[in-house]
Amino acid sequence: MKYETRKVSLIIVIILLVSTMAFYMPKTLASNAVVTTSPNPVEKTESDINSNFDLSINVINVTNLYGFDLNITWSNALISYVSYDKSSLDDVIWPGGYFVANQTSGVGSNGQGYFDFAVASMSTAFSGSNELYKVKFKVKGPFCNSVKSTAIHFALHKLSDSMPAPITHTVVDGLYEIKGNTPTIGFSPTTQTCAKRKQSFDATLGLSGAENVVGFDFEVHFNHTLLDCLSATIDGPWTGPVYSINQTGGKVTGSASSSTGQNGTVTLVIIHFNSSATFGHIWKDTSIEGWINNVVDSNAIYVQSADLMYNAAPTLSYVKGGSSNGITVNPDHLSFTFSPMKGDLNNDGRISIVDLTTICHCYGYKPGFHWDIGLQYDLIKFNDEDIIDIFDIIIITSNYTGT
Ligand SMILES: [Ca+2]
Ligand SMILES: [Ca+2]
Repeated sequence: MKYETRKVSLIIVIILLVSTMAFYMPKTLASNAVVTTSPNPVEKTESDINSNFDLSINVINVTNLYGFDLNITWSNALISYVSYDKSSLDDVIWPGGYFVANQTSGVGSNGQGYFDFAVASMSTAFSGSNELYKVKFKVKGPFCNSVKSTAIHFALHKLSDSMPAPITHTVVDGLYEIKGNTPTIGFSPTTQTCAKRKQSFDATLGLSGAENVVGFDFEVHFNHTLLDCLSATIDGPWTGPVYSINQTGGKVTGSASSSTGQNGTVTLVIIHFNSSATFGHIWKDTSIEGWINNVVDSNAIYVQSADLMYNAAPTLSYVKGGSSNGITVNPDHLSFTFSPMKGDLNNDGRISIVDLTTICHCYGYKPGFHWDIGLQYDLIKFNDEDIIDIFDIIIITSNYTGT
């Protein structure tokens, strides 16, 4: 009986102890607390390189905050730690006093920068929403024309109440983004005039404002009636160049790469053209109604599309007429003019015996008499007379260059 009583008493004591312990055991309370950064995102451009900016680490809707340990990480290639500012702790969070348990910063072997900050209150708890502290960063640069970004990541995040017990919460990682300057590609020269058939010239497509470009491709269109595309040259720093010419389709495409990033101004491709071997257009006096001497195509050669490649950054693209081009193309076109010499009937760049023989052969041609041929070489007329006569011949003799 005595043993039984003791047994019951012991059970009661155990129950009381367990219930008491349960009462005092730390409990994780439901919470809507959020840890964030601001501003978010942080957006920088090329001109911000070497400047500093502050990032706030904030807590929202917290109850009974008595301590925290937050470790943020980021890509140290883009931004680096400068300093931190804990005036919010002094002024708002725990003005009665706190103890900094840990404060470390550095760069890990993976290139991730970090700042770990652990603080415990020595006075009252904080409830509400406020900045906890600030971290000052330095903008290091994108090192390319493209957009680069890094998460400002909460690699460790613990909030404690005064029990102490964990405060459940969510974290929202920050985003840092920096845009490199916009590269430009364009043609040189912007105008080209040819006076004879098969007259050669080069259209050079150059790149400026380049930052660590390691490859490119292009598609150039041209007027295949006025122009013959002969070949293309891709050399200088570029390796593995390939190109393809589609004469009947009026297209040139190509690409190349570079083992080292290309900066500043660099030539992408030199495209070699001739004025057409078959297109002919001769000079005629304004007395020949409806005639124009210069055949002009202001958009004879143009960039249809282009891409620039980077290491560890997205490719930048251009498409003619596109709304989200990452490359400025200016000028995107080359204007071509075929401007024949006065009296050069065969467009060979000289007024010679060949032209003189041709016009003399046609002497006397008029409507009803070989006018289908005569019409082609009728260079000037007076009194509305359609005829190859002495005045047409004088156009040639007076501009005669010989050979
Ligand atoms: Ca000629
Ligand atoms: Ca005439």
